[in-house]
Amino acid sequence: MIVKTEEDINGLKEIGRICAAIRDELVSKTVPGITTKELDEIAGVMFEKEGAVSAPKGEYDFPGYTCISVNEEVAHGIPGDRVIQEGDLVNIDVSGSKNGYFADTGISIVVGDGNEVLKNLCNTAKLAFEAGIKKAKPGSRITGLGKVVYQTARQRGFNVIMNLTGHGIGRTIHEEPEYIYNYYEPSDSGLLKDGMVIAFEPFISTDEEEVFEKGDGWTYITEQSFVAQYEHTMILTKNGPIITTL
Ligand code: M2C
Ligand code: CO
Ligand code: CO
Repeated sequence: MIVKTEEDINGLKEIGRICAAIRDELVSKTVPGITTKELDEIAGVMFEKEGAVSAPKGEYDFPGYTCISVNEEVAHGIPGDRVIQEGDLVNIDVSGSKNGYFADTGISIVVGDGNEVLKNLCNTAKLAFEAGIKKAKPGSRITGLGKVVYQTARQRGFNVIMNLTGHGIGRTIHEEPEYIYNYYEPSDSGLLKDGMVIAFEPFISTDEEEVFEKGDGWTYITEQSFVAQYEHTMILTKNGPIITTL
């Protein structure tokens, strides 16, 4: 969406705050012994208390309030009886709506005293995000974000996922612009606009460039790589982005 009114900004900030609070609560509860279903139930209670609705459930009939992806799973992991272990790479992706406004945020973390490569991978996803937001200016090319995501990944010895992308958001979870790639895509001539709302989500990989769907209709996995994501929703302005999910 393109933000037009103060009401738009306030609506986006409200659901942004809710999704961020749920993300942070789930991160703090991601400890060895808890199941991904137990984490998801915490999110369900919080959505309900806030009068908000899970976007995966509400928009796509996803079997969970949040997407929780562990190790070989990259995205759209279905919460279930999987027990979190020390050293696991866990992605928590929280998206939701309230009063017709949407937000989407995600983070990958390593549980406890994890391996240094995985910690570096998570940190690289955050650095790629930070490099990208410096390019998130009205009038600039959308694919300029992907260019610096790719450069950040390669400089640090990693790769990017080519077939998962960020996206526009606002009045629904996925809207125009449809794709914010993790690399420079010359055929993408789209420009960022003042007031445009985007969910920017670099996916950084230890090796492979593509994910595939596992066969359960939802979960994206790789053959043998680890992938970290870092995502926020933001409103683009001439004075820099307003991140709604901090
Ligand atoms: O937009 C995402 O970040 C998710 C969508 C949840 S709806 C099932 N919040 C995303 C992640 C990976 C691939 C596509 N979209
Ligand atoms: Co997301
Ligand atoms: Co998203």
